[in-house]
Amino acid sequence: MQSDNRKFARWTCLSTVACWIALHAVAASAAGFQVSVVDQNGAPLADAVVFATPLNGKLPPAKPAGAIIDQIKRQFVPLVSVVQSGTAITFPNKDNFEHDVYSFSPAKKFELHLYHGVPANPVVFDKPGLVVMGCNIHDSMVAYVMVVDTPWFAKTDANGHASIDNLPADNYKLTAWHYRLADAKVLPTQTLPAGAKTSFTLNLSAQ
Ligand SMILES: [Cu+2]
Repeated sequence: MQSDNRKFARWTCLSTVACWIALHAVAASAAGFQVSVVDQNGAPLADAVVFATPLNGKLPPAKPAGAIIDQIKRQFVPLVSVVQSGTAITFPNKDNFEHDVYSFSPAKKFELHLYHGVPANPVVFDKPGLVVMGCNIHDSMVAYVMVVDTPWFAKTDANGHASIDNLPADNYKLTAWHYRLADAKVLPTQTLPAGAKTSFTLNLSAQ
């Protein structure tokens, strides 16, 4: 579809933007990671996704909560979401005209044909990976859902801050992603013993 090709072209363009992220993480006594993400100028970077995966692969049973992505004034709200595999996302249309939400991303191909209000069924995001969504009517609409195989994830707020709380003491791989970066970036392994503090800086540049 033409609209999707355009969206892909834009994605490629954005991914070439030189983007320099410094990421500082501290393992606090509350057994969690506190993360600050800034851009190449040191300005806080909102909507960055960070998630922690234990190196031994031990995860608690998945109990993903549902999520909502609204359509308001021809925009998806929120622009960026991070959810655990198996999460059911509802797409309420709060405009007084129809939208047609779709994705061709390998992690979740779907289409919600022209509709008002709340679709009868949510969409279950059952595979990890990035899902980019658009609307077949309004080409400017775009949303990103990062689906992860861990319950320990967060998204930075307007101040560039994110907290991943209540993790068991363990060794973790931390991964960071921002929609202006082509690829997710894996940080060096972090050990998270109770009460210990670890800090590090990682510079990321787009491909
Ligand atoms: Cu639309």
